[in-house]
Amino acid sequence: MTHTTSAPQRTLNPRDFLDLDALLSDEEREIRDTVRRFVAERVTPFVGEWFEEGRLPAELAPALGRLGLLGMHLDGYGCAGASATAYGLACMELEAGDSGVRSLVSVQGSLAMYAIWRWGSEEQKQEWLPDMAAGEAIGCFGLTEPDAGSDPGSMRTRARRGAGGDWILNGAKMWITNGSVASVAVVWAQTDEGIRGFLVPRGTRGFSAPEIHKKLSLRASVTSELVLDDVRLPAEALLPEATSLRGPLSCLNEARYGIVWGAAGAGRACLEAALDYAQERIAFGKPIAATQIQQQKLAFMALEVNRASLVALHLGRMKDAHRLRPEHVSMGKLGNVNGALEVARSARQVLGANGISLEYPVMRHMANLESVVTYEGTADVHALVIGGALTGIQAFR
Ligand code: TGC
Ligand code: FAD
Repeated sequence: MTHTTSAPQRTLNPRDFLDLDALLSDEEREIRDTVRRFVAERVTPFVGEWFEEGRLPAELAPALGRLGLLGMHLDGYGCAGASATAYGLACMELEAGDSGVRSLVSVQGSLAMYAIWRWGSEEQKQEWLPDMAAGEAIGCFGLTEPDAGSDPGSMRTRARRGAGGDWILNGAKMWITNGSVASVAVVWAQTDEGIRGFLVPRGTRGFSAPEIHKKLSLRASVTSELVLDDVRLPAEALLPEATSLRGPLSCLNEARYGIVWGAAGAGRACLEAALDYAQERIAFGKPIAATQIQQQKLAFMALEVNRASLVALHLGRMKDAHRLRPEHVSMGKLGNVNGALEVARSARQVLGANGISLEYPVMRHMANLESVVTYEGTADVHALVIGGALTGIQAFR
């Protein structure tokens, strides 16, 4: 039997095998296509270089702001007021480019802006949200500490009231996305009244945000420490409506939801790279795509990407119908990120030695997903949330 070396005919769209496109409205498709074009023009050609150099260009945030992607699912204050599903589709396209770009948008819109939008005073909203929606002001979200990650309730950063109603903050935050480039940090701290949130503008005396280096993952993303050394803030810096751990955890629900979609996008990018490569790469006189073992890998990748996309869309529809619970988000984040990691690892093998190169997107995605599976609640934390919901027994402690 002879084998042709020309690419075989594809009978179904590998990008959308199950035709999920048909489940979207015209407006949703238009938003998705706009973000896809932006990523193709402004991210994909350059992101390997950014990753190698360990940076994300400052001009990206205003460009994302002009597209209406920052705080996209929030209403008012310059935000686009889009549906949760539309926001999810945007996250999917951004993360198909790079998890670092989706992280920038998640932290800005779902963590920092959402915290102000949901828990802030009218003055705080007016001061910060329009500039943040435009990408002219960057925000970060300081919850994790060197000794408190999965268990933020044990945080040591402390805020005490000073004379005249102002606040004095001491402590340190760790692994904070956008920290060194942020105009405003949302900082969570223990107080005598429970965990409260504070807005700390850049340049406040006693506050610094040194960048964390030597990362092997999310290199096209700024990650920082936040150091608070007798930082004195006026009473108006307090987020008045957040009075317990529920405050920051409500923000995490928003960002985790975006990751459910984003992970499906990263997986899709790996599948596409593997499919292209398998059809071009000749070994033993035929494309490796013509071997059963590679087809099996590609089939499992496609299955996982389509499964993850379906879950994301289902959760999006539930969120738009106000039926989405944190436990649903945990299931989506756990399943979709684990699935994307499996896809990335498999795709990397399909690419052989080229799989380890930044000339191809696969290992960059694979390395990024090692952060994505850890941040916004580790896989273990989400398994325990789901386990708690299934059994009624909370197993964290
Ligand atoms: P627990 O006693 O269960 O709850 C304390 C209070 O919070 C409420 N609550 C929630 N509220 C909203 N959404 C949720 N998902 C909530 N989960 C709990 C709860 O009802 C209670 O409210 P109240 O009013 O009675 O005070 O809390 P716990 O201390 O046992 O912890 C539960 C646990 C482990 C699930 C939680 O702490 C957790 O999720 N840990 C993981 C921490 C985490 O995900 N950190 C992420 C930091 S940010 C980040 O990683 C950004 S990455 C950059 C990017 O996104 O790109
Ligand atoms: P730990 O909590 O110390 O966990 C270590 C291991 O123990 C994990 O495997 C965990 O699953 C397991 N474990 C913990 N508790 C239990 C338990 N009860 N039962 C079983 N196993 C358990 N944080 C922010 O606040 N803001 C940010 O912007 C931000 N950005 C980040 C960006 C990057 C690139 C990274 C890598 C992290 C970022 N984080 C951020 C921090 C992130 O949220 C934490 O790393 C994460 O919550 C886990 O905390 P930890 O690293 O302290 O791990």
